[in-house]
Amino acid sequence: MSATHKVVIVMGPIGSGKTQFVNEIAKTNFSTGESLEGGHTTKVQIADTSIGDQPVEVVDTPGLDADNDTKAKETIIQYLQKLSRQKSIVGFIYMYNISERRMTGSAKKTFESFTSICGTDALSRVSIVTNMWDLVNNEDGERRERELRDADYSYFKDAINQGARLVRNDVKGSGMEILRQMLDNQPVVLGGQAQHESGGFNGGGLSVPRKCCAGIKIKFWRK
Ligand SMILES: Nc1nc2c(ncn2[C@@H]2O[C@H](COP(=O)(O)OP(=O)(O)OP(=O)(O)O)[C@@H](O)[C@H]2O)c(=O)[nH]1
Ligand SMILES: [Mg+2]
Repeated sequence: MSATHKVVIVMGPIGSGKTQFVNEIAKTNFSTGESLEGGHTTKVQIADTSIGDQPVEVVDTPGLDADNDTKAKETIIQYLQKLSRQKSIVGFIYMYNISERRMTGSAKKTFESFTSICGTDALSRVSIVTNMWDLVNNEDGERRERELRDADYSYFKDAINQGARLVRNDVKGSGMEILRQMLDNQPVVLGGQAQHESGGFNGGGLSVPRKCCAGIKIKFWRK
């Protein structure tokens, strides 16, 4: 059995369904935001689950918004800075509400806030997860999905071209399948981890993504 905990971090806009997604996968009971106030989740919440013998931590995070300098972003970065060396991030999820009718400028900035946290080198470990399929008819949902993937105005298009996957959380069990697909990803090495480990650590043979998690410096490992 692998001793290393694999970590998948769930991020996305406020109210996009991150906490509900984590609850469904890990059978947790984190409180979901029913109120219009939004921003319900204010701290990083870790849910333990497993796939076979492999322990997996699914990490729920506060919702991001168009402001690139928010408390939510700071909270997520602080969590990443403290992440133990026993934990290896195998993927980032970006939740997207497929019932959204428009790709707005502020939604684009929210996605940019996300990529500034995970780093462009980690895009091949990103799954953009569409949810809220119950709120759209299939035809509309599928047309929007095609636009998200192909349209020039889609702010996901570049990310998808750089390896991000666009996947659906539409039926019971699809969340677990999304998680399973991420487990084989090469672990993400944070910018600071790479610097600190240079010399001793060979990255398990993995190339170290230099731009990954740009700006996140980890000075000391914490167990
Ligand atoms: N109809 C429908 N509602 C959903 C779905 N997923 C989440 N919701 C609802 O959307 C609301 C927001 O869900 P949360 O899981 O709290 O969203 P969040 O992204 O964690 O929100 P913040 O923590 O505020 O950023 C809640 O009322 C959920 O019950 C879905 O697939 N379909
Ligand atoms: Mg939440």
